[in-house]
Amino acid sequence: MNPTHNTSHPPASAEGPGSPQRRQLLLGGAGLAATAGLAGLAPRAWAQAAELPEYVGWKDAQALIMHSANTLETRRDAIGRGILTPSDQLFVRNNLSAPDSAIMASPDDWSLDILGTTRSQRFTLGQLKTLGVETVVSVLQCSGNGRKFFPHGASGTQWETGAAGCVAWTGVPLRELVRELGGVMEGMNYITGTGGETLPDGLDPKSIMVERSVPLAALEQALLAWEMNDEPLSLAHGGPLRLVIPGYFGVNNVKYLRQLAFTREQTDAKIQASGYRVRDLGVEGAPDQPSMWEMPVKSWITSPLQSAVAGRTLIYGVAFGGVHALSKVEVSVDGGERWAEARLLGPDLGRFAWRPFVLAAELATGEYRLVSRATDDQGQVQPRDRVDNERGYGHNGWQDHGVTLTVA
Ligand SMILES: Nc1nc2c(c(=O)[nH]1)N[C@H]1C(S)=C(S)[C@@H](COP(=O)(O)O)O[C@H]1N2
Ligand SMILES: [Mo]
Repeated sequence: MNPTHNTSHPPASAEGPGSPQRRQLLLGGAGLAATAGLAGLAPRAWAQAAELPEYVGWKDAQALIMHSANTLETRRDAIGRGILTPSDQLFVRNNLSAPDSAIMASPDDWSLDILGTTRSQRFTLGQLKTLGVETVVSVLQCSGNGRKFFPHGASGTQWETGAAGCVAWTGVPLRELVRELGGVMEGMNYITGTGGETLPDGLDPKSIMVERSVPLAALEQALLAWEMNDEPLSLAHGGPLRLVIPGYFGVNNVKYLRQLAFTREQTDAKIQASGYRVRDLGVEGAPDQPSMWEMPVKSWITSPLQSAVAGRTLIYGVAFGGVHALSKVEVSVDGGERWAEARLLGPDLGRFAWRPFVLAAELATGEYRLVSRATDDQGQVQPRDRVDNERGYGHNGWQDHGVTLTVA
């Protein structure tokens, strides 16, 4: 993976929360900060002045923490009561730089090769759009979401809670396409998707390409998506065409999808073979370690995050079951001593979606430790503790995700 911190500004952890102006100022770099006249601008204008990279220039800079040009995190306080995450607030993670925007000029001409089916075929996106369509709402979450909470300083982007969002994908179910092609060839065990980035010269393609394999069982829910939140899929999020595996970690949702193959073995690309493998501290990644596939149950509080006025307080958050449906969420205001069941807000958008939740609490003046704990429909409860692992993957421990609230 790319190093994700650049040297021009401190990591988000060093910045005071609730100071978007300061954050934007830092993002703009020293040169911009020194420019006369900016001091008089409203916060909006500051955000615009901060200039997100061009391929994400349409995004809401104030809702995002820019870790690097390829790594944008949704601020914890931007989620609010979000049933769906607005596209312009959704996190972005590119292991390689996004392809040239020229690939978006004529999306329906984008081509995809399907291999490992009884008949192999190349389809244009225009053709795919005639074969079938479905809309699935699912949580998109990076494997490293919550990495910031690992005390050993796991390398990689120091995501807190914002490498996640809940979005609606529209596209053709992969199983319908497979049916058209006479079924999956015998002996195939994995679905292997290949990203369409142009790879830099002089490097072993396998060491850098984004190619991921997931178990064939994911065929049940896999989608080839060309829309996100009812709009054509943007370049930032993998347009013109993306593989979506609802319930699986972000990395398996291959953007700029060029090839989809049913394969006997997992790809030997580095991102699969040694990347995204859960192992003990100090251990190198290897194919026999668990891969970041199915997401477990998780939740976190989104509001309030720092302070509240004494009296009745509504505590909000988001919760999801990952590959399973969510069944309930509990909230504690005393760091996990006593729990109360929260109410799920809004409509149930299916097993892969997150649900905002709310709990009303009477809070007197003082300090509180707010934590939330979700349970999926298999009875699996979000654990208290993280499982320490070299790269800081898959953190769903509720304790580290808590917030300390001052009520005055
Ligand atoms: N082709 C391609 N697909 C990719 C990636 C990438 O770098 N290239 N990054 C993966 C990772 S690690 C994550 S977390 C998600 C992020 O999706 P988003 O940028 O739409 O939020 O895309 C995944 N798919
Ligand atoms: Mo990721």
